[in-house]
Amino acid sequence: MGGNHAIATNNVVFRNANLAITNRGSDWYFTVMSLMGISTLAVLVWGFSRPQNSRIFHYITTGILAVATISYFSMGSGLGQDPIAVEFVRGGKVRAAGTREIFYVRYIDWFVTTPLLLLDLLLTSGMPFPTILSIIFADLIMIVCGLVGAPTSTRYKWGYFVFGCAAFLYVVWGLLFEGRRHASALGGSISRTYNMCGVLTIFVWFLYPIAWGVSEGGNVIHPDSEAVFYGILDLIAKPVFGFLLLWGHRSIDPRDLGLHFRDTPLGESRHHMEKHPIAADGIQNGTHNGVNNGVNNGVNPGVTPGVNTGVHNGIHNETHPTNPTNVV
Ligand code: RET
Repeated sequence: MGGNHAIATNNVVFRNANLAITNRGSDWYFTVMSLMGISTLAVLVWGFSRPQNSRIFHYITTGILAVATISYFSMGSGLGQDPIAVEFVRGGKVRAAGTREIFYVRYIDWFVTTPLLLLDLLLTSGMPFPTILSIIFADLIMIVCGLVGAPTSTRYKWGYFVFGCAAFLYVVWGLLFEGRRHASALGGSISRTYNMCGVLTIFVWFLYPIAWGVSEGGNVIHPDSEAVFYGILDLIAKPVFGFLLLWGHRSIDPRDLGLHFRDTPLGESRHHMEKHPIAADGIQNGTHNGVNNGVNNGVNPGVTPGVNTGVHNGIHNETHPTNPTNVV
């Protein structure tokens, strides 16, 4: 027996479209699911080797990959989809299309994971939190536009596409200008990591509206090809991006990004607290922010925590322009 019977088994679950993925599409979705699953575990286990207050990026990335694993399980199984009436009935390989299979589960995935991807990247830039939030809001608008536009069978679907693209441009602006400005003020491996992952993000994310335009939008390519297109993009946008980012974070102290968390009494940060007993009482939250951004990594002699209390990242970098270059 053997083989992949997922599509045949789950035919009974939802309504079925004329034009849907075949077993080959399903095989590919399950392949991507496995890669996402392996990456989830790898990132989580790798995180355990880091001090507890340095794990934030591992946890965010693990969440992203776990959600992707489940979403690919759904799509491989032919679940989380619904037939939509297409705007353009085509010939050739997509001829059968009166209705086309749309995986709405994809948007649920993106609704959860794209804000987390942006959080990963923008926390790395040291950007103030309100700016991060505004970019994430724009991202959510973009995803919801894709979700509502996809099942719309009239030309009004392109209205959603245009709104989504406008929101996307705000996200791109945030990454390209705001993020880069803050990251380069912090310098060293912070700006290197931000730039590398930022360029990758902008490049791959630009391909998503194109994939949407020829799949859910224009009904130009077969759902199996749609699977390959989105699958490759998702592999780059999630695991490849995640590993690159976490690799960069090996040499970044989250405190230099303004991220202060209480640490377990073990490990590297214990060291830090012993050297700075005033900071060891938990009030260290919010204390050494800005000034250390320029000095970095435990070599922060003479920084009196009290003086810095309440001086936060972004603002600090703007108010002390003499301190922008960092030697990491
Ligand atoms: C839509 C359609 C509306 C216009 C635009 C879109 C952009 C989507 C993007 C998605 C990124 C997804 C990622 C997933 C991670 O695995 C919604 C397709 C601009 C950029 C990164």
